[in-house]
Amino acid sequence: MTANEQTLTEIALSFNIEGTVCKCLPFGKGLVNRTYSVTCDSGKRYILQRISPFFKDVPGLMENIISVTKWIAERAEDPRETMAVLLAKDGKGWVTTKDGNFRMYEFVEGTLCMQRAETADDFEESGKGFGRFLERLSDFPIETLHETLPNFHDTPSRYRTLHDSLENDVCDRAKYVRRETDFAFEREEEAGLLHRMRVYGELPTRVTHNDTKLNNILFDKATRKALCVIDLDTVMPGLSLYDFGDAIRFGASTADGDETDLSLVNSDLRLFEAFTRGFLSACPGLTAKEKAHLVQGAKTMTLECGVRFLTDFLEGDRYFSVSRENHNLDRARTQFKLVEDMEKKWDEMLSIVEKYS
Ligand code: GN1
Ligand code: MG
Repeated sequence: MTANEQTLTEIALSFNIEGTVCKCLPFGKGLVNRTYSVTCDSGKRYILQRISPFFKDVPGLMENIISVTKWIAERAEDPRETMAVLLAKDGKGWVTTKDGNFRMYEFVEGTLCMQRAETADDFEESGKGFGRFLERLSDFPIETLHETLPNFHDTPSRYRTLHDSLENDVCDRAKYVRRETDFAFEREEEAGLLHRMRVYGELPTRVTHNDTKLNNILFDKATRKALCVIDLDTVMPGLSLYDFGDAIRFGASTADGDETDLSLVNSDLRLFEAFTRGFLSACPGLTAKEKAHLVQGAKTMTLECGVRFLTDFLEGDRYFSVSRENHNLDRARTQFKLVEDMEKKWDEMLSIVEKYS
């Protein structure tokens, strides 16, 4: 067992696990929290996660997750339809160590996690899964939720941060990003549209997931049906369009989010259609205005994510983990390429939404 594994094992032992730990290994592809799988001699498996220090209110964060997962569990047909928090021996939802704050979940057995949809049916299923999540939480007491990352999808505020980072240019990288910043700023006014509509009450604030990448849903291995929505740190009041949009941003792309050959990066209309069909079938209660802005949601979330990657590049890669030079810049470029492609396919995307509305 390595030193790190030893430490993680000790941390795991401060939770109510069954048995003793025999294995603890890095798990998943998240860019913000650090995730491990823990296997015990009892045969039970768990997920251990170091909560990113960017989450300042850990008690509030865990309270959100515990209440949302309980809410879903009470309405689920299969207990695997939600993650379940394992409490620490002191009864809290997390433990604080010199290496940061950690939490544990039961491992959801018999599932698949995809980085890319293998078929359009898989992506349609993910649309149903995220749509169902939104629908199930439609009467959750929204006022009890803590804002875990303030202004998370406040696109104008993300732009203001980009302007500041560009001006401060602490890493002397502004000279590399002229094309990208021009691209983003040309679209700044439009990028703020949904936020303004939310502020003016033209779009309803709902309990949303806010990080609906395909790899944040688990599929039942046996049936390939969407089973469980994971990564609940960002469950907060938001717009349905954030969830629709972020899912399209990530899952309808024909390439990885850090692909350097931009000719390979496009938004696939067949996948867009599949997701739209699944999503709208699972949450039929969206208002006409929400439906009319789904395509705008996809573009806005993609632009915003590009702006966030670009900002992090300028600030020296402090938020998103990187594993090579210019990694965040490459990521920003893929997002902007997707935006460009969506602009070309705009009318077709609108007709697809209309077809399923
Ligand atoms: C982060 O860690 P991960 O990959 O689940 C980020 C998302 C971004 C995504 C981009 C809390 O999610 O908002 O869209 O990276 N999550 C947070 O890959 O900032
Ligand atoms: Mg994740």
